[in-house]
Amino acid sequence: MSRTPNENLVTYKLVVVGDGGVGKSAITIQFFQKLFVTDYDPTIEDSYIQHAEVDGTLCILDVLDTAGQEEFSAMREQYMRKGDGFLLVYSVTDVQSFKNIDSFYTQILRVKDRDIYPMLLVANKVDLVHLRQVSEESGRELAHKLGIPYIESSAKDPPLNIDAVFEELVRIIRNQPDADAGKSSRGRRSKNCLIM
Ligand SMILES: Nc1nc2c(ncn2[C@@H]2O[C@H](COP(=O)(O)OP(=O)(O)O)[C@@H](O)[C@H]2O)c(=O)[nH]1
Ligand SMILES: [Mg+2]
Repeated sequence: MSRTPNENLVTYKLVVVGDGGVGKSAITIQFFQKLFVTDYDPTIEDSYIQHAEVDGTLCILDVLDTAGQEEFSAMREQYMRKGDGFLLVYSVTDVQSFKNIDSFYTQILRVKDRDIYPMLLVANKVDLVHLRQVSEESGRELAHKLGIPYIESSAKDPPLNIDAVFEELVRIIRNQPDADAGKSSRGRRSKNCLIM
């Protein structure tokens, strides 16, 4: 998080991660532009900024919609380093995207050098009831195992929980134990600490 000098508003850098095709762009664009995209270029990675009011407090959301990096690329590590909080998105119609959540989770903690970090598990495309392969129970079980909250969403009109995923992640960031310590990228154990 950082404060803009003139407005004194906190900016939250939120990063949307997950396999290709799970709806990262659809969720982000539904939130920012209030429309459902069906053929958004899967290779486009873009960030979006807007004011938001969460629990009566105005803030700035700076959201990165990630796309298609190799799992261990320098680029993926770079956006992970910058994020204050992460939406871990899978599609309930795609078991593999659910199985891959663990690797995003693990990589974020490793890059942040932390045991916990603000994240929210997002089960997307719940409108596709007949194509559903991952149950709510499995989703909640994984969230419990990872120690992060769980939410179900649909980016399709009428949207379900799209504002809620971003607001909930802001709450998680605000409520983390060292939320007042300024930049949350400062881990408890510094990698750069040189012991002489
Ligand atoms: N039915 C339904 N389709 C969705 C939903 N979210 C995304 N999609 C569709 O799934 C496809 C991939 O979505 P996209 O946002 O491009 O995935 P990304 O690769 O994770 O950014 C697109 O055709 C979207 O319209 C959803 O909640 N419900
Ligand atoms: Mg995309």
